[in-house]
Amino acid sequence: MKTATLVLTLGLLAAPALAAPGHSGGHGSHGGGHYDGHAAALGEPGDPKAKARTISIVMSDEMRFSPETVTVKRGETIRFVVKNNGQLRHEMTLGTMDELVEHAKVMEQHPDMEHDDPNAVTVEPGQSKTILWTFTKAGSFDYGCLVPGHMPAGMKGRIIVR
Ligand SMILES: [Cu+2]
Repeated sequence: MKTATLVLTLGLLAAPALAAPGHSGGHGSHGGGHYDGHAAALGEPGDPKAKARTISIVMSDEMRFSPETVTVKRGETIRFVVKNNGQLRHEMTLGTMDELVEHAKVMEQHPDMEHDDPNAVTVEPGQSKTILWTFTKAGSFDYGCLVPGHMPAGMKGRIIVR
């Protein structure tokens, strides 16, 4: 009993430290300017066999995601079904805002870049794609459309992991 209580307490103490934005660097090693899509700060690709909750996200040419805020439980696997209701190509990338801003700079130089990373999808008009992701860390994370100009115009959202 005593041991269990202690572990639980330590777990609670450790949680805020995990949520802190300790991620820095690590982008210097990939060749050819291709972003490797790691988003380790917020979790890991979901196991297709795991139980997952579906959250529908709609993209529009008004440069908005709907919804713009998503709340999940730590450890939960989410199947994002991402639908592009616009006439333009959009994309959805999960990450920390630092990662998204850095990746957006790469996208500006390579506007036709497409994504099949576990944490990102490129969605043509009228199409839907899926991101399966397990959120292993508590905190506040972001998603954005990294097509040049879209995120600065407001095409972004927030994921709260409790
Ligand atoms: Cu977009």
